[in-house]
Amino acid sequence: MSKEIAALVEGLSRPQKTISPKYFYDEKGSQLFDKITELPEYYLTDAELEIMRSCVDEMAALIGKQASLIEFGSGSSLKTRILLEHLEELAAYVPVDISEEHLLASARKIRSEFPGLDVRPVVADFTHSFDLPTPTIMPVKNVVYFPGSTIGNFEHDAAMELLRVMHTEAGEGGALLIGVDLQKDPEIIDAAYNDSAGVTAAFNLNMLRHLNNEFDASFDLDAFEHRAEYDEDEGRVVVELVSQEDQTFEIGDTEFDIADGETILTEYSHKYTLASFAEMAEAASFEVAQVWTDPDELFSVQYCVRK
Ligand code: SAH
Ligand code: AVI
Repeated sequence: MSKEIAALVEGLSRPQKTISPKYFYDEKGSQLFDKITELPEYYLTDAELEIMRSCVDEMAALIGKQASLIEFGSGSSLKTRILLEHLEELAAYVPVDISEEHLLASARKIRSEFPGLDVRPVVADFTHSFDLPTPTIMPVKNVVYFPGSTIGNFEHDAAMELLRVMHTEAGEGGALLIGVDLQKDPEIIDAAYNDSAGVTAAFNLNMLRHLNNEFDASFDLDAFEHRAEYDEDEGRVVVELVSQEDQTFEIGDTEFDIADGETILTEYSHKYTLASFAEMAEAASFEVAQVWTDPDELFSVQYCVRK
């Protein structure tokens, strides 16, 4: 059994069946995520873009000249373009993503839009260590860029581990520029993960299609439904697939029973306060040097320097 199938089987063998959210992202999943970012209910992208547009000069001044920008989970590099337009003499842009086809197509587009920029895509699962390419020009510093509040998709210990990986990747004198979604009126959050067009439901269910295609699983997509609920006490959205009947499915050679109403946990999306994120950053040896928010304080972008 491959390591990846063994990890999937382990997650599905827990009392709360669980699949890692990284399996959302095959080519179709990346396209569905792009559609999510255009939904009127999904406030995260609009708020982050507004912050980037209005504060990019301050960000560029902090980053300085001749940095290397390493983006974790770059997707379509939507927000990055704003940075790329303002950063001076960038040494390299290194987008890192697990969704190979989508990453390589996005990197090609960036190359054509920013001729002369050294674009070095890396296909990798950023939760495991991976090698960074050596840029042609020696960077003055590394800046890890992690927009979109993807940090929120990790539970506390895993988020800490990832922050430590980014601390290492940033290296001596380096920094982290990170998008962090904030706690707010639960109704706003609920709507963002239960959009009226059903795109988030399709995104959630696409995970099963991805596993059927890539890992020879046998999920019946019509026998599961999307559910997303904000747990205010834990400060996180719980995203699940709810079985609509007693059924079985296979992955690898392992068969699983799932009861009518039983769920598979596919994602958490944690929402932070400025204080709770600062505490995590500090514990990972970063100091939050500057925080920008949109006027409604829905979302934040934070510049963290290595301590
Ligand atoms: N940064 C973009 C996309 C966010 S969606 C934005 O802010 O709009 C999350 C992205 O992270 C997707 O492109 C997905 O393919 C990638 N991703 C998720 N888990 C990953 C992992 N473990 N390793 C590498 N990339 C991952
Ligand atoms: C990528 N990540 C930050 C998104 C989020 O909001 O947690 C993924 C997503 N899940 C449902 N809608 C969007």
